[in-house]
Amino acid sequence: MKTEMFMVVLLMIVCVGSAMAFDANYDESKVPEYTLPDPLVMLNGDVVTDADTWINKRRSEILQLFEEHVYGKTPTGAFKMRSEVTSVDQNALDGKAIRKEVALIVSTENGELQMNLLLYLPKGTGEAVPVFVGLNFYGNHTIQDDSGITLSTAWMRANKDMGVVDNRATEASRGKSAHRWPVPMILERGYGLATMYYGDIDPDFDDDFKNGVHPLFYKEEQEKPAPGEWGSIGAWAWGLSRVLDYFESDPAIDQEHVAVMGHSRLGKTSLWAGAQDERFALVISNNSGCGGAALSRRAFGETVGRINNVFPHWFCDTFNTYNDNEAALPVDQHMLIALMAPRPVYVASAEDDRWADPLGEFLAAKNADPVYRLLGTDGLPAEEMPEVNQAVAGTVGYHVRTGKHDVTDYDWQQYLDFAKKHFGK
Ligand code: GTR
Repeated sequence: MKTEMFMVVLLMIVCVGSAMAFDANYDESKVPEYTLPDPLVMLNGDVVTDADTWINKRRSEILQLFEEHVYGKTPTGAFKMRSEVTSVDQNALDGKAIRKEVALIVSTENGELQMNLLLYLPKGTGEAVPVFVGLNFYGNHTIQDDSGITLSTAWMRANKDMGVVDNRATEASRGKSAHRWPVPMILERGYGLATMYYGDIDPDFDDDFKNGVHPLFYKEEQEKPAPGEWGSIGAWAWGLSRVLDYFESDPAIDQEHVAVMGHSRLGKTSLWAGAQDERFALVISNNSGCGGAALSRRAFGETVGRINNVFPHWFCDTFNTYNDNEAALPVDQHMLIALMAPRPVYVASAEDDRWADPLGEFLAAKNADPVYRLLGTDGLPAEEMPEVNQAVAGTVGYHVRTGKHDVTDYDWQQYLDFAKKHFGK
């Protein structure tokens, strides 16, 4: 018993020690030399020189590499989904909006999962509206100070500032993230906003995948995802696709013009969702960093090894192979961005968010450009990383704004302009 205790304590010291030992590199001169895999060269060495070969061969090859090595494969097993409108207010936000709550209930032979969608739609448009969809971190009730939004009862990560007590939201949580969700501005531009708490899909902690959506798809005797099967990012991305499924039955939504937007871990998620589900017509990554828009091979700020140690449930187990071994990855994140092509994609960084490697995010967007050009678009019209607060927008858009890791009105103004440019509304 004593030896066991000793071993446990020793293990804890080693774990804490190794977590603390991580020393992020913020020095450009110490970025390792690297060669990016060419998105336009097939695994067998064939060079992709036409759109057909990209669409029919190389794109699926890259998608499969991301499934196998990074995010894990999303299960293809059968499921049913029904939706129930749980509330509607035709005069929300001082009469400016329609607010609707819809429960999305997914079921398989293994059980049921309920995800709660919140929608704000502009009033009086007389036609189906384009929408932004994005997952939120602390419940739908945090995105606006609106007492009509149902307070989430789900498990939340501990956070006093967000009014979370004993891992549950409280009335004090209302509107706590409103600065990240400028709903009136979005509505004024003629767009709707749809959001869902990411923890409804899979609570964000390492529980060996006992809760959330994963068990719904386990095969007989299966207890957790296999090394190449989905982690939490894969699950969250799957949830975003269920929102699109729901839109098919809602005539208020212009299904052809749905943009997916996510911040940070949820920016990694929006990219992975957009890569897998081409119904997303426009994809936005806000400060997504490592495992999102940033090139892994630069190992600047957060690295693959660090992210896998601290968040072992986000990616698939196979991704651990590349801890401190990024050069061995058969992909890098520019190829994830290329999977959106020719659909518009926007990558946003923040100057002080060095942990997420702004330059690495720009370079990933830039290195996706050849695929966009092959498909006949203008790609990212910038040779160098632009100055702060100078957005560039072709079919690939990019900006680095002043300030820290966050979502600001500046970010949203660029997303709304970018959507208008491409959606024509
Ligand atoms: C950090 C993590 C980042 C980013 C961020 C977030 O702790 O290192 O990769 O995802 O969390 O999602 O807020």
